Amino acid sequence: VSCVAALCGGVGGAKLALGLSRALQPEELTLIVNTGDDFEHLGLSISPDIDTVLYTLSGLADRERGWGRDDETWNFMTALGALGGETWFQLGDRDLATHVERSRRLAAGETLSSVTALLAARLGIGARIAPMSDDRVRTIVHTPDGPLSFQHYFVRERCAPRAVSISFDGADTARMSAAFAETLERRDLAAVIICPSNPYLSIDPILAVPGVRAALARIRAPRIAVSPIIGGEAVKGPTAKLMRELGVAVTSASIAAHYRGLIDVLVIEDTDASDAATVTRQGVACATAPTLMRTDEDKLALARTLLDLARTFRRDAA
Ligand code: FO1
Repeated sequence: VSCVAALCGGVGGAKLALGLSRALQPEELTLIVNTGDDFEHLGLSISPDIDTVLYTLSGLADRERGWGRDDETWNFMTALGALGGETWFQLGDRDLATHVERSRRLAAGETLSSVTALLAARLGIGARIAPMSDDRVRTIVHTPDGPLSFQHYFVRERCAPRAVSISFDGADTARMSAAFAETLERRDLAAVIICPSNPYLSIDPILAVPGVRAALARIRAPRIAVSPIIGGEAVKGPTAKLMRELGVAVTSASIAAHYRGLIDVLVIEDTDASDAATVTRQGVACATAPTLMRTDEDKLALARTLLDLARTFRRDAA
């Protein structure tokens, strides 16, 4: 048995995570999830990206919405609204149970790693799912009108404010979770995969945890990222808007430059094959594959392509 580590954020990350979970044996996969989106809301500890991965791998996710649970009801939100409570962040009745149970366990002194492992086990998930850190890291989007915490930017303001820069509060003193650190040190590590999540909002918080960049630089296994850019646009979410605001061209070459030194190969969409030369010019090898994951078959196929690439990739050939 070898082992594959995948770094992921929200929806795009969870899609590939599902593919990888189907392509590998459970004990072969460790998913490291962004917690920069986490926040305390209505007295609850909410970890949206962890929950997206938990719900996606357990088959409970609402596929259309991309977050939260399928077959959801909203009685709690409706009742809360009637009392004049805050309803900008939608918590479904079933989803609420996850936040209540997580909050209770964290308040009792359990770590986010142990709570996440417990929830995964309860939901019947075999792969290891771990937060990037058990310490508090909070993504802050800086706008011309001042800083916004991630969920205020993303959900309440619908990503409308112009992003000037992004920072990760608490990252300086955060430590990698035990599962994260152990996985990156494993001798049988066969690949590190960076999912096609938003590099700036979902992957950078993971890379901001001290020691992560150095550990990735040391790893001998192939380090493969999947570009979230297809045809000059992001598949979903604010990646393209953010890149324009940060003054970065919306291309896979920009993604390669962003991950330079941390990855060996960037996988770009087949139909963008003409961009391969601009990627390799960044000092990153380029492979093409169908990266748009519409169906579960697409997710599995991309996962298999990445695992094949990891098996055959020779770093000195880059
Ligand atoms: N995203 C929204 O756009 N609106 C919401 O009301 C919302 C509620 C929500 C509740 C639980 C949860 O786990 C995720 C939720 N998300 C919501 C998604 C969340 O903002 C994620 O951070 C994004 O998917 C980015 O990864």
